[in-house]
Amino acid sequence: MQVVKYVFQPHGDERGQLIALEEFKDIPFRIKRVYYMYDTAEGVVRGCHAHKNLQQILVCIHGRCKIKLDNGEESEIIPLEKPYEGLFVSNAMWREMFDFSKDAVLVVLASELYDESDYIRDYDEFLAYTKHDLYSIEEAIH
Ligand code: T46
Repeated sequence: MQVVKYVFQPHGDERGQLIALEEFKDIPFRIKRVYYMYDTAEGVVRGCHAHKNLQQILVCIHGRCKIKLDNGEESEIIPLEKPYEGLFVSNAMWREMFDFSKDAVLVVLASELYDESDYIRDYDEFLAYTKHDLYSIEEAIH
C-alpha cells in the first residue's frame, strides 16, 4: 500500500521552529476545516470509519500516536510523532487512530466542511464501497 507522508519545511532559527502550511503549496487541497484532538484517554481507538470524498492531512504536532490505514485490500500502521510530518489520508480509506501518548495533539487539515453523510462507519459497507469504486473505474475504462 502506498503511504504518502509529507515532510514540511521548518523555518528554524535561534528562537525555535515554525511551520507554515499553505493550501495547494504544502497541502494538496483547499483547506476548508481544521480540527484537533488532545487529552485522549489511554487505550482509546478513534476513527474507525472511512469517507466518501474527504481528503485530509494528519499532523501530530505534540506527543505521538499511531494511524492504521486500510484501503480494503491492504493495511498499514504509521507512527506519527514529528511535528513536521503530515500523513495524507485519501477518501475511501478506513482509518483508526490509537496508542495516543498522554500529551498527544493531533491536528487535522480537511478538504471539506463537516458532513455526516460523507462517513462510512460500517466496515463491510466500506469494503462494498471500495469494490464498487473499482468496478466503476473498470467500467469507465472499457
Ligand atoms: C476523521 C478522523 C481522523 C464536529 O462537530 N465537527 C468536526 O469537524 C468533527 C471532525 C467532529 N465533530 C463532532 C462529531 C462528534 O460528535 O465531534 C465529535 C467527535 O467526532 P468523531 O467521533 O467523528 O471523531 P473521530 O476522532 O472518530 O474522527 C475524526 C473525524 O470525524 C474524521 O473525519 O477522519 O478524525
